[in-house]
Amino acid sequence: MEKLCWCFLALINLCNASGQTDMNKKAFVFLKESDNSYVSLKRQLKQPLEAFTVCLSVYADRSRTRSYGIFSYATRKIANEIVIFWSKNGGYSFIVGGAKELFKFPAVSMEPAHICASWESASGIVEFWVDGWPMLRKSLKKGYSVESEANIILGQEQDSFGGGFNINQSLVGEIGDVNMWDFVLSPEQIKTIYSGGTISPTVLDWRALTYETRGEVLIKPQLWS
Ligand SMILES: *[C@@H]1O[C@H](CO)[C@@H](O)[C@H](O)[C@H]1NC(C)=O
Ligand SMILES: [Ca+2]
Repeated sequence: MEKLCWCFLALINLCNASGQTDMNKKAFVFLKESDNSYVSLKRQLKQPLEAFTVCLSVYADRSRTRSYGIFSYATRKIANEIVIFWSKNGGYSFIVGGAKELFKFPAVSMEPAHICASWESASGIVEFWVDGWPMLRKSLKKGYSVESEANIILGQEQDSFGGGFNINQSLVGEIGDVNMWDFVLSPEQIKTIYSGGTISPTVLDWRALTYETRGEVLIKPQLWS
C-alpha cells in the first residue's frame, strides 16, 4: 500500500513537471489573422491582485493599419480585466478593470518591442514602459482589486471569458518573454528585466510556463534575442 501511494505521488510529480516548459529564447508565432489561434496561459494565483506588473516582448506591425491584442486577462465578471492592446489610433492601450488609458507612441518602428505595464490599487498609478523607457504615469481604478480566476490569452483579445474573439484584433506576429508579478516592479527592476536579467516572477513565469495552444501557433527561436 505504501509503495502504491509512493508510485502515485511520483506520477503526479511527473505530470506537473511535464506541464511546465522553459520557453527561454522561444516565441509563440502567429503567421496570419485568425479568430481561433491562441495560447492559453495557466497561472498560479489564489488571491485577488492589489498590484501587478506584466512584461513581454512583441514583434508585430506597429503602424496605423491594424489594431491587435497583446495580452488579454479576462474574468467571469469583466472580459477586459487586464488588456494590453496596440491601437491603430497611435499607441498602446492599457486596460485595468475595464478602464482604459492610451499611451501614445510614434508608430514608426518596425522593431520588436519590449513592454512592461504595471498597476497598483493603493494609488491607481499605471506605468507603461516601452524598450526600457517610461511613458508618463497615469492612473485608473484606484482601490480596485483584480479577480484571480482568469483566462489569460495571447494571440486573441477576449470579449467574453475565454472567447469572443475578433479576427480584426488578432495578433499577427510573435510574442515572448511573458512574465507577470503580483507587485509593481521598481524602475531598477524594469531595467534589469529589459537588459535580460531576472526578477523571479510570481504569477506567470516564461521559464516555467504552463500553457495550451489552439489553432495555428508555432513555437520558434526568438528573432530578437
Ligand atoms: C474585420 O474587418 C473587415 C474589414 O474592415 C470587415 O469587413 C469585417 O466585418 C471585420 N470582421 C469583424 C468580425 O469585425
Ligand atoms: Ca474585442
